[in-house]
Amino acid sequence: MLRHSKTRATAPDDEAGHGIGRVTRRIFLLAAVVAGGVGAWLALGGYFMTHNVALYKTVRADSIYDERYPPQNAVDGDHANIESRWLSARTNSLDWTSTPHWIEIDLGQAYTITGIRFWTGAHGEYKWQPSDFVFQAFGDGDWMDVISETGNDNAVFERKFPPVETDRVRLVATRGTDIGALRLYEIEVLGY
Ligand SMILES: [Ca+2]
Repeated sequence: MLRHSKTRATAPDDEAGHGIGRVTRRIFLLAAVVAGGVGAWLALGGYFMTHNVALYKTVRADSIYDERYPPQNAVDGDHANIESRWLSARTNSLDWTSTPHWIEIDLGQAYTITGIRFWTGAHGEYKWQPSDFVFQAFGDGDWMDVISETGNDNAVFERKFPPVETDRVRLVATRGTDIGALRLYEIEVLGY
């Protein structure tokens, strides 16, 4: 009887304990689902809310071919007009390792960037895009490579990358394709 009584006495407590545990687990599960959902929503929102954070920002470059083609042309929002391009000075070699052609964009504030897109206007016989280049972001007092590309043959280059927080970026080209100059109709830095 005693054993029977104890069994009867403890069973409801155990059930109650399990009940509380289930409730607690459900609360944690619900919190995790909500937190995950909010996180995913923010990430997704950030992804879809990206825009060109380089537009009309301050730029500088290693050189210009002449004053008609300043680096500001590469961030004026026009990637099609031949008058709206940055053109570097010519280098008498396709290997620009010793004197890279580069453009640097001061974003004006910190952004989370997730991709770039640039147009070289290269089409038909014209192939003036950078073949070897790095796209870098400034952070922790130094430049870090976000994209390192060799053998690029795309007139329009587009690349997504994991989010990087920065207020300054640059494209540094160390090799060209057909001529010793870099021309860039437009470069977009996608971020939020
Ligand atoms: Ca332009």
